[in-house]
Amino acid sequence: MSENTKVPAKYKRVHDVAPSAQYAAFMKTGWTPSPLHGITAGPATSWCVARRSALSAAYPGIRLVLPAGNFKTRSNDADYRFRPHTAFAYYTGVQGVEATADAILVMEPNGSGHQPLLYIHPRSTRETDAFYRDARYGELWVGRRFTLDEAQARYEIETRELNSLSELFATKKETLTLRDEDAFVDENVSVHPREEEFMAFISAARLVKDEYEIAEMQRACDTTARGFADVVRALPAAVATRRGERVVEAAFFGRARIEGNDLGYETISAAGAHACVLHWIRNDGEVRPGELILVDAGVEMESYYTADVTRTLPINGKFTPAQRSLYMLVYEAQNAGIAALKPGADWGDFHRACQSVLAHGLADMGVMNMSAEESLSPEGGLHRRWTLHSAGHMLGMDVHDCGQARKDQYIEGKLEVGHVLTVEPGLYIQPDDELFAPEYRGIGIRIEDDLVITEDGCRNLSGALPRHPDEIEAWMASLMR
Ligand SMILES: [Mn+2]
Repeated sequence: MSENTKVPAKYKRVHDVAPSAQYAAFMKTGWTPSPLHGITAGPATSWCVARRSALSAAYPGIRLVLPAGNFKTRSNDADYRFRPHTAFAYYTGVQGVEATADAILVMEPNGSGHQPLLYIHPRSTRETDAFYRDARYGELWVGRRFTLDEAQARYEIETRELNSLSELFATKKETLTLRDEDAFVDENVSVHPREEEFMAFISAARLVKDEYEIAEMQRACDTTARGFADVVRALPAAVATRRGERVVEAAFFGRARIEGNDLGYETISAAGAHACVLHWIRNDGEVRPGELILVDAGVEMESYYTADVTRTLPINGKFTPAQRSLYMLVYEAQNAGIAALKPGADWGDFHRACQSVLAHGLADMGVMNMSAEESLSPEGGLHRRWTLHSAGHMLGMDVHDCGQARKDQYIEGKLEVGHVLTVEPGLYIQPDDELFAPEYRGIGIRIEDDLVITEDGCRNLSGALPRHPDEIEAWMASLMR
């Protein structure tokens, strides 16, 4: 195999027949000089300087190793499409298809701060055997990568061959890393008692989004809105197809791949009672007129920022009275949640605002043998039979962003300007729930939007998509004409 790869030996590749000396020599000659790409700094490059300064200041004198991660095997010798670790992308500015497996950012202690060093597999030129022999990295197989100079111009970080990382590791220093992302790093960096704290730090570092990040999240939401329009246009075909939920899933995926990098997470395409299964990603059901379809989907842009939006739509374009009454309760709950978003509010405030509206609505329907207040008390909680999940989470490059942040920074913390989060209350009446009249059974509704906290409250980044039933019906009619 090639000199610059770490493909596990167990994946002996059928096409990798050792070349004859004559063939190997022949493959290195007769090529015109490779054109230089006119590489300029990437869109996130300048924003990463301040991010790395904050990281450096928090860990003086400690070598910090942030791996992009290795390929993940799907089966046998087939890998999943590569997507770098979020922390690596956040501190380097690496975007979309530029990302290559095994790359590593090292923050090397230097004077009072750190020098960033980027270690990559550089392109495999025609002088190497790898270009035609290495199916995982060779550019004849997978396309051209950056040279060291090109990567340096793109990210404005000194860039070195990954092969030389062992030289750096030979000089022993106190080192912190993200465990279980890169086999070489795990082998060569000893376990440090502060690893968990380090992970919490880099997770919490992304809580407040900068201007560039908020603009990217707006783009993700706008692209996602176009994906939902594609979903509505696909509904007649979904009804006409046996596994109609897949028609919906595929319509959205097309938009994600055409305009973005990928999906931010697996699409939930849940028609009828499937909407009552919270993570319904099998998406193999029928789509029937007269029922609702719950679609939870988000486009991840080249910058890796993702949207996370849910709409619950009447498949034939018109809500029934029972569907509309349940929908309006969720709609009012979401309005109350959004109204609770402002700097200084407790993280739990918007959740409690949503739950209060839902519990009162459920109590009014007579399905609980206690009042809304009793149900909302810690000893009660009966309404949760139908509300099931919390009302939102932080959003960013990861759909559940900042998940390793400490409690006092996140779930027991306060909202700040620049936080981006979802507000997504739901009501789920299981198909076999005898406490509801038959016309309500098997209805699942969630409405989810992405909001950024501003000085005077919040801004709905996904507000381009209608939420009120009247607006949804008019919007669907305009798309299904
Ligand atoms: Mn969500």
